[in-house]
Amino acid sequence: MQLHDASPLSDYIEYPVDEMIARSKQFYQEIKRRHTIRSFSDRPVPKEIIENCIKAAGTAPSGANHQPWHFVAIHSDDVKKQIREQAEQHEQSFYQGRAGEEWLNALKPLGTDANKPYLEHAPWLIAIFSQKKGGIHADDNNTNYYVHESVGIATGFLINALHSCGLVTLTHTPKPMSFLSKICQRPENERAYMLLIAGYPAEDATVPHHAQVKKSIDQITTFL
Ligand code: IYR
Repeated sequence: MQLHDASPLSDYIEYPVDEMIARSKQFYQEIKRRHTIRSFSDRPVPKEIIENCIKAAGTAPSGANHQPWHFVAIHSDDVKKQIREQAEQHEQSFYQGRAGEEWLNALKPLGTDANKPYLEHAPWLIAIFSQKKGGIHADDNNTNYYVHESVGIATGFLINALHSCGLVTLTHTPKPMSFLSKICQRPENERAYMLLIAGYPAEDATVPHHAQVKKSIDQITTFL
């Protein structure tokens, strides 16, 4: 066995089983109130909250702990405007046919279209980038492993963190997303993974019925 340095697990907390059950119920009740929102208020959200949520995302597990992600938290009106302009251009061709009939039909119950006003109105856009190469230190240039899995988990942490402090999010994946790399001035090694819109919901925000249909535990689980 290879020698490796390690320290005792000192921050683990064990709960009595009754408390574990209560906590699992509470967590489910809390996370089932998370909804993807497409209508945002322009009320400001302090930078410190976004920073803390990104710190939380940065604790996610990743291949060889290389943390193959970079978050660009956008507050600048000018940058938001550029993102909206380019995203809407791509979305227009997507909705006018590039998506194909089956995809457009799948999106109908969500009521989405090419207009993305929230890209300018929401207080924060968080562009998430994945890194094909990197390593545990910021300036390493080694191979990264399980990049999509790692960045997906970190993004999940981020969505959960933002929800838990009372903000709503939208996972937006304009297609193609390469324009984000240019606007955010990210290096060649990085790919845009997702754009997360975060803020307060607009007063008239709605949740499509289609999005409220969740598969049951029996449908999604097999216990062996
Ligand atoms: N990116 C487009 C289309 C879209 C695609 C899927 I899959 C969605 O779940 C929702 C939207 C848009 O943002 O409108």
